[in-house]
Amino acid sequence: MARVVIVSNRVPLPSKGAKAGGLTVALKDVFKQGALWLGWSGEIAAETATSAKLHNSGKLDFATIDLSEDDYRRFYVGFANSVLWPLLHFQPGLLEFDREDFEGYLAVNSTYAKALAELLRPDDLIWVHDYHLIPLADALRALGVKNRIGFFLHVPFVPASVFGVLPSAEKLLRMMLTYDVVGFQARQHLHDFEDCLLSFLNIARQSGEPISYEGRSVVVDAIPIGIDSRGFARQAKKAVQSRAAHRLFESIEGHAFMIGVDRLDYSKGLPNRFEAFGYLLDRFPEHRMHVTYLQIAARSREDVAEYQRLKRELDRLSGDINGRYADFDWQPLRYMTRAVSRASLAGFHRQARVGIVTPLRDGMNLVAKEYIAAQDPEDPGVLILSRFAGAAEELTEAIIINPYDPEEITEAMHEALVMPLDERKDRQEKLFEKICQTTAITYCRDFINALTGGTNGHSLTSQ
Ligand code: ADQ
Repeated sequence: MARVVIVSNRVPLPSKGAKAGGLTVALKDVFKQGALWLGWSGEIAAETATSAKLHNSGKLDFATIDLSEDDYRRFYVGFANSVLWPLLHFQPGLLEFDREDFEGYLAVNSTYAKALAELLRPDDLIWVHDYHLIPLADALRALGVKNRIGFFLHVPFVPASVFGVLPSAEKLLRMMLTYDVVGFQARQHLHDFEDCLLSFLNIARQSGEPISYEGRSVVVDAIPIGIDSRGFARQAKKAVQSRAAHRLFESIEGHAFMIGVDRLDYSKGLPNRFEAFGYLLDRFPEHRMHVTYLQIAARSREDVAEYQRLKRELDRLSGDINGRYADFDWQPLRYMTRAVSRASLAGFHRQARVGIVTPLRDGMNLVAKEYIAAQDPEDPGVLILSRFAGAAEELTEAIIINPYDPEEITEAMHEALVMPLDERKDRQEKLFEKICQTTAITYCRDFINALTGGTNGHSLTSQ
C-alpha cells in the first residue's frame, strides 16, 4: 500500500500543542494507517535548514524545516500572506507585491522540495496543501521526482479579472498544472480557475474531463472538506457538562446567546458583524438586556500589518458597542482574542441560539459545520452564513446573507433569535444530514482516489 506524504506550511507537531487551523483539524483523525507529514517547524533559525528534522509520533512521521528570518519574512509574511492571501480572498487592494518576496517564495518551495526528495519512496503519494506551496510540484519535478502529486487549495480561487492583478499570475497558473490533481473546496472556485485557464493559457476544459497540459493529464475537481460530524456532536454533548460550559452558562444568566468563532482575519468579515450587532440593539430594542454575543477571534499573523490594523478596528468597535448599549449588569458584546480549546468550543456552540459565520470570502469555513454538528436536535440554534463561504454551496438551510450588508446581517440575527422551534428543528435536521455526507473522511478518500485514479488500496471507510 502506498504511503501518503502530506506537505503543508505548518506541521501539527503534538509537542507544540493544538493551534487553531483548518488542515490540522480535518486530517488528524484520518491517517491512522501511517503517513509522513512535512512542513515548516514554526521555528526561526539563523539559516534555513537544507534537510528536514525527523520526529516520530506513533503512526505519523513528521519532517520539519526551520526557516531563516529572511525566508520567513519573504515567503510567509510577504508573498504568501501579503499577496496570495488577499488576492485569493478578492482583496486586490491589500496586495503588497515585491519581486524579492516572490523570489523568496520560490526559493523556500525549492528548499522544501529538496528536503522532501531525500525522504521519498518511489510509490509515495504526495498531497500538497494550500497557497504557500503552489510551486512545490514544479520544484520536485525539476529534481526528477516521478511520484503522483496532488494539490488542494483550502482558500477560494478568483476569476481571471482578479487573478490578473498578480504580476506572476501566468507563471503560478502553469505551476498549478504541474500537479496530477488540483482540488478546490467549492464548484465556484473550480469555475473561477477554469476562467483563468481560458484567459491566460487558452485552455478550455470539457466539463468533468481532465485537462491536457504539455502531454500530461491533470484532474481538477471540487472536493469539499468536512469534519468528523458525529464525533464533534458527541464531544459537544459531553462538553456542555464541562466546567467551562457551566461558567459560561451561569454568566449569561438566561440571556439568548450568540457566538462567532474565527481567526482574527480581515477575510472573516468581523467589523461588519460587529456593526450588525450594534444595529440589532438599535433597531430591535426588545433584544437589549436579553442577548449576549460572544466573539472569539484568535489572534493570527500578527506580523502582517493589515492584521494589526484590523485588531485596532475591532477593539474600537467593541468598545463603542459596549460603551453605548451596556448596562451596569449587562454586557452585550464579549470579545476575546485568545484561541479556545476545541472541547470548550463544542460546548459553547451547543449553548448558542445563533452561530454567526459571515466571512467576506472563505474557502469552506469549518466553524459553520462545527456549529451545526454541536446543536441539540431537540432545541437547535440557527446558523447565519455568508453566501461567500464555500460552505454556503452545501448548507443552504442556514440563513444565507450578504456579509457586505451589515443591515442584512442584523435582520438575520433578529430572524434567528425569534425563529420558532419547529423551523429550527427542520433546518437543523437537513443541515446535520448534509454535514454527515461530506466529512473529513470523505474528503480524504475522494482526494486520494483522485490522486490514484481510484486504485490506491487505501481503506478510508465512510463515517
Ligand atoms: P481557517 O481560515 O483557519 O482555515 P476555518 O475553517 O473557519 O478557517 O477554521 C478552521 C478551524 O480552526 C476550525 O476547526 C475552527 O474551530 C478553528 N478555529 C477557528 N477560530 C478559532 C478560534 N478563535 N479558537 C479556536 N479555534 C478556532 C482555512 C480556510 C477555510 C477552510 C479551512 C479548512 O481559510 O476556508 O475551511 O482552511 O480547509
